[in-house]
Amino acid sequence: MALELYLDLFSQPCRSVYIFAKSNNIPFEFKRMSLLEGEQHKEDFGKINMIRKAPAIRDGDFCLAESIPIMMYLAEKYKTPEHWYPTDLRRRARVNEYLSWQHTALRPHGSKLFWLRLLIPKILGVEVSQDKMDAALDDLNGSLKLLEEKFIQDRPFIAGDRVSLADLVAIVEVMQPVGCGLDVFAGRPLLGAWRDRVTVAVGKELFDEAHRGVLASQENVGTMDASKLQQFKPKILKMFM
Ligand SMILES: N[C@@H](CCC(=O)N[C@@H](CS)C(=O)NCC(=O)O)C(=O)O
Repeated sequence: MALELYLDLFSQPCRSVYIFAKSNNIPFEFKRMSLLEGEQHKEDFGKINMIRKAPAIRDGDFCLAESIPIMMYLAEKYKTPEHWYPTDLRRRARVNEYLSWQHTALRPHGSKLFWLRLLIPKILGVEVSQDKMDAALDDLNGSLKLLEEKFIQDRPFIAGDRVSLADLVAIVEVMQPVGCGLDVFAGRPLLGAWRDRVTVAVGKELFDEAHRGVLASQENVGTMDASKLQQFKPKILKMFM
């Protein structure tokens, strides 16, 4: 049975797994899901991942959730080039440092703005106060500043001269608010130059393909099927408002 990747490319962690697998020529069957349509709640998906979040994988009789352990598993299994998850003690520690930090920093802040600026008002029809929006933007700006000043600094990539899982996990989060019309690169030349290096490292065609959907979100939001998302409205508002 082929390796199955359960992904929705609107989701940042799904994009990192997708880009990682594709750029390393890992053969897989793309099990495309729509989180907005609630496919994570389907009975069959519960058998793959009872946490009911994407990404998830099935490799024969082995199922795994969570983007980071998924990429580590794929890196080990397919013996991907060392730079993705370095064996050198300190470079690996740098990667791990970023991967741990981002869970409570860039990850939630980029997501929150995407929901507050786009999906909550445009799909769920709930107005978001300027105060809430400003607070979310402050949080995002704080994380982007740390990404630049602590994690990238004057290095080409987070762990040194080569791209790693840390850069991949970071770039997909940085791109999420771009999808709701926020130019996170304005006034941040270091961040923009790092994005360009990551793009080249994974391949521009693949980078663009993975981000096409999320970057077209503003144009397409009017055509999204809102009815299915309505049933999750209380959960979504509790999470982000
Ligand atoms: N820590 C997880 C996060 C996974 C996650 O939050 N996935 C979101 C999409 S970005 C999801 O599936 N949400 C569906 C839901 O909460 O119902 C990872 O890195 O894989």
